[in-house]
Amino acid sequence: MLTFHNPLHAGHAPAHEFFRGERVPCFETPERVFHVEQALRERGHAVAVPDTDSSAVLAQVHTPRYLAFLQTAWTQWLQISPHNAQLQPFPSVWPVRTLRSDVEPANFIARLGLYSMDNGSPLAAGTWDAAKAGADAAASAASKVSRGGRAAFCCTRPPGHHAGADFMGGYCFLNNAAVAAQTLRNQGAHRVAVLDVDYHHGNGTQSIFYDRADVLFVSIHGDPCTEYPFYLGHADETGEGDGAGFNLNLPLAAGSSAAAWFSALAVACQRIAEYRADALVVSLGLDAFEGDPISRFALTSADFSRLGERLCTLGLPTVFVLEGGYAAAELGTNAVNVLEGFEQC
Ligand code: OKP
Ligand code: ZN
Repeated sequence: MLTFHNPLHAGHAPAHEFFRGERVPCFETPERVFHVEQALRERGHAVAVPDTDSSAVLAQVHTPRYLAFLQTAWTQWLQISPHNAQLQPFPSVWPVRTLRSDVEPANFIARLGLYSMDNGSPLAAGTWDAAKAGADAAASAASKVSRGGRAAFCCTRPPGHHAGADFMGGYCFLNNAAVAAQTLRNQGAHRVAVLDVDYHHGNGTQSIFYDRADVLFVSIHGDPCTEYPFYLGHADETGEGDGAGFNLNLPLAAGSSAAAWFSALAVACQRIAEYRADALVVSLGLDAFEGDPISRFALTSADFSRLGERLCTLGLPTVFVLEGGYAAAELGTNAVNVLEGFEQC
């Protein structure tokens, strides 16, 4: 399958994240994408460099002040002290209920909290360049499919589906799936379905399209009662305003079997078929894998081939966007199994 890769992803390589009160090595590493690129090469798939600038579509998906902050965040961090080059900034204060988010504080860490949903999105020197090149790869894959390609894969990191219009979260900075969906809309698709199969609910993508009928969001994920991102992803979130009825969450209990997962996939595919979408974006997280270190579903590598086959039967021009998946050594096999399953039906 034609793949657009992110030539700058390795510049986003923060050292630490927080886990149970401790600083631990990041789970979301450059190694993840090295494994996917290696599997693509070994199995004969063409890998291309992004050829589309996502700047205009990013301005449709994110707010101007968030984009301005993110683009200069590392420079702002260094302006506090040159010694900060060796350190990572983390937010420690957030404008939750009753606090104001309309006024940008002058304090950098306070601004970082304003534009974050958690302390789980570590920044590094190359974060903006990596995230922007990933959005370019997503726009490139969507443009290719708009011009008549059956399918394309955006092989990128950091992931995007937790990033909302004006915030980062859960390792995500720019919402690549939203960029792909909006690109398809801009280039003529009337209705776009986004199917998010990452273990974690794609709260950012849901929120970006929640009041819109032109983009249907469907997600299969660990029940937010126990799983990240905790504060969104319940079954009663069905859309609002023009978007009422165009959001479908299919939460499954942590520990659910592959059979339960494929039953949910059947419901998801049924809804997408009813919607009569012109194109499909798949937020392809691979952390539903049985070996994932931070997730609790039970898909096998063979199940990912089956997922690809099932998605192909929808018969839609399809853009795959890499999201999570933290069993790095198996990530290439699992990702390419989906893509080849899709090509086989
Ligand atoms: C991103 B994606 C807190 C650790 C919580 C959140 C998991 C993010 C998953 N520091 N990590 O959906 O795979
Ligand atoms: Zn995930």
